[in-house]
This record gives sequence, structure tokens and C-alpha cells, in this order.
Amino acid sequence: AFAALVGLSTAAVAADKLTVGFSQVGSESGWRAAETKVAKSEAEKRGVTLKISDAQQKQENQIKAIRSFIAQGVDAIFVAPVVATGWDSVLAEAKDAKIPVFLLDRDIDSKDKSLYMASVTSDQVEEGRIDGRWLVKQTNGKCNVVELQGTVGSSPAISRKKGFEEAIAGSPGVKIIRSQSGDFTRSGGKQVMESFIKAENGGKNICAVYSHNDDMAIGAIQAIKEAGLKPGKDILVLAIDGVPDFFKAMSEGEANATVELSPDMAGPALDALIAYKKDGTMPPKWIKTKSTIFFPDTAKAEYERRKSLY
Ligand code: GZL
Repeated sequence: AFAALVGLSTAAVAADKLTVGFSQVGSESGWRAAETKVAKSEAEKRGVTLKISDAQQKQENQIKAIRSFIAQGVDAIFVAPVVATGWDSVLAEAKDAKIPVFLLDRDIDSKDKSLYMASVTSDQVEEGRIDGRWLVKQTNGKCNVVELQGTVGSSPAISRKKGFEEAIAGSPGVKIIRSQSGDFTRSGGKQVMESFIKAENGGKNICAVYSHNDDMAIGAIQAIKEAGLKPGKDILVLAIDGVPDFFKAMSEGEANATVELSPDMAGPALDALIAYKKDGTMPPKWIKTKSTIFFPDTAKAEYERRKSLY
């Protein structure tokens, strides 16, 4: 009887050892790399086995990875959906296999909310509003803005554009004069900003660049300097993510504002999964992370504080 008891408890412990398959977008930005790093340490802290697949920003690779996780019979699937559409069939396969799905840092626009247990994301429309409101105030409602959009079709690109436009709608003097995707990368942001500068009288017509993430803004800062202009002064630089290098740029007077995006999306998802596995507790559909705007005045301290995290 004793052996059976021991056997039982070992089995119970084994059942606790959860395995999660994480379909990650790629490593297009400093923020994305930090999210992956934090996901690994958060899983380790909880004794969860995390299998990460890097899709190099291709949706078909994410779909392949999700199918493979289903075949492996993982306990849950985390996915950061590179774009908002095209997920219904593969997530229906996960649902049929009774494998809970969590969306991390990006949303899908599916009508069928039963295809995922919860999404862990910031309020990406509000992120755009926060930047827009700050720019209107900072420029007394007069500014020709160029916009660096994130990955075409991704929920952050759609939502951050929407929120920013909402915030400037009441100030006709604040106008988006050019807008194009830099695909969330530093090189993309630099190339697009170079074309904006060329098209706008060497950059003299441009009052500010609004970037959907810090990495494209860091590329834009290079382009502004190479055009002989002063980023942060001749052209205001505002973005979203809160990566260390952007805080460094702010502390050096080369950037003006960023809205922090927590790189820890996996921790809250893991806690929700563990609670569900333990006693069936269902998490809220949207586990929302905080959005706080930061400025040059605290940038040096914030840079020091964040370096180790990235
Ligand atoms: C937003 C996230 C975005 C980051 C970028 O939640 O999906 O993707 O803002 C990253 O840095 O590429």
C-alpha cells in the first residue's frame, strides 16, 4: 500500500510539471528579445517547462509551431500573434485538443473569443492616446508629425495609430503629414525616416516623429543626425516600449517621451494557467498591463534600473 501511495504522489507531482509551447514572433526589437528572456526566467521560477519557437516574424511559421505543440500534447500554448488575422482554424485545432491558448502582447481580431483563454496585453489604443496628448500639449497644438508604423496588420500598429489620431483629432494644427511602416525594427525606422526627411525639405518641415516602438525611433534618431538635425530638439521623438537605449537617448537630449510596455507578459499568463490547472479558476479575458509615460528628467535613473532586465 505504501509503494502505491508513493507512486500516486510521484504521479501527482509529475502532473504538476506543466509544459507550455510559446510561439514567439521573432526578435525584431529590443523589447521582443526582453520578453523572451523574461518568459524563460518566469517559467523557471514556476517550475514550468517552456518550449519557445522563433517565427522570424512569419505567420506561417507560427501556425506550424502551434500545430507541432498540439501534436506534442503540451499543457498550454502561448502565442504572440504577428498579425491580427488568420488564426481561427489553427486555434480551433488547439481548442479541439483541449489545450488552453494565451495571447501575449498582441491581440487577434477573431469574433470567436472562445479560441483563447486570455490575452495579456497593454491597452495599445491608450498608448497612442498618451503620446498624442503629450505632443498636443508640448507643441501648443501646432506640429507636422511623421509616423513610423509597426508591422502592417499587427494589433499594436492598428491600435497605436487609432489612439494617437483620436488624441490629436481636437487639434487641427497637429497633423500627420507622412505615415509608413518600419516593421518595428531599427533599420526599418531609419530607412523610412530618411525618406521622410528627403521628402520634407531636408526634415525642416517635420516637427516630430511618432514611432509605434522605441527601436524604430532609435533608427529615426540616426537618420535625423545624419541629416544634420538635432533629434529631441529640431524634431521631437516620441515612442512606446521603454527599452534602455531609448532612455539613454532621452538622457542625452535626443528623445522626448516613451510609454512603458512591460516585457513580462508570460508571468501573468503562467499564473492564470497554474490557477486554472489547480482548481479550474478562469482568468479574466483581458489581463491588462500598465502604460506609463516617461520623460528625460528620470531617464538616467530609469536607464540604470532597466539595463539588467534587457
Ligand atoms: C506590443 C508588441 C510590439 C512592441 C515592439 O505589445 O507587440 O512588438 O511594441 C514589438 O517592440 O516588435
